[in-house]
Amino acid sequence: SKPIILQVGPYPEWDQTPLDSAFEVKKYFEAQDQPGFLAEHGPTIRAIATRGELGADRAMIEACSALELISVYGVGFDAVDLDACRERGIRVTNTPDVLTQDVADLGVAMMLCQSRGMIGAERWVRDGSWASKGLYPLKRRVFGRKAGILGLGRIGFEVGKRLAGFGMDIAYTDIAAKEYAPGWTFLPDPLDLARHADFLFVTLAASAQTRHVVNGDLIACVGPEGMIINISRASNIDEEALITALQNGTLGAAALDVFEGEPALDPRFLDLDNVLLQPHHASGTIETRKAMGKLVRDNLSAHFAGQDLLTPVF
Ligand code: 8YV
Repeated sequence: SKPIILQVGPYPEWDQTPLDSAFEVKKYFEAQDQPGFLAEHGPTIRAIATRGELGADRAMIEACSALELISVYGVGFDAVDLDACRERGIRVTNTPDVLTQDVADLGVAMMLCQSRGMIGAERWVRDGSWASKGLYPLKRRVFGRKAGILGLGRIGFEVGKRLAGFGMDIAYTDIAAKEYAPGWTFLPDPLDLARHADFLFVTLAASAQTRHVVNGDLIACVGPEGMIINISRASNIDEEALITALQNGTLGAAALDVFEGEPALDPRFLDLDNVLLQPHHASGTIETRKAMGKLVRDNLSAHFAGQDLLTPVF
């Protein structure tokens, strides 16, 4: 008989079909009464397949008393209660590497889009302003300006490589200088990075330790001419301080792919024109999502075949 797994959120059809044929899949996201569903099926569940932003909380993990593995469709595993997993020796896997290039692409695209006012420019063409009012207002250049990368991991490094192509002066903060970043300035203090940066990229893996690392002080250091681009997790930024700074102009602009409480977002964002809003889709290409789905399944299959996990968190 097939191993029974709990699927927390939906996947595209190209992932659903092979998942359904390899495993007996209990679809949590389709249940009307989710606590009742967990109480009924929890004891039979041997693995959880979840999404980066959905994770698995302690209550879910505890309801699954025979749980062996959580396979995350995403590189970020901050929404999985790792302590609850460690206590019971439950393994966790994620999908690193396969999404790195797309996430970096979108971060850089967001910088360009916001700095050059492309959303407003599109509207200018469509609503006839170009013909009636003339030239579109001038925006700020990207080429040759200063970039800061907060967290030079896989994604941060790929962002930096792209920014080098724009002739930018690149600095980064991480726990230590990285030898693979020659010519980029290591600034151990995030406040120094924020002072340096016209464009500050937040590319940190989120955890309890990184919560609100981008706080009011740091936002003030990026300043009225600066922009913050977040392609990591909302929890890395103090969103209240961010909104206040955007409202009063002490921060120039932001470009965000992630939000507290997403997909519901703070309605105050909608009244601001100095922020670019994206629906958490940095990894959202067909190519990458197919690779992520395959890795989720391959980790599950390896586990049940008694083989090494492909991409273990632990
Ligand atoms: C999501 C992500 O997992 O990789 C991550 O950490 O946040 C994303 O790739 C994606 O939205 C699919 O759920």
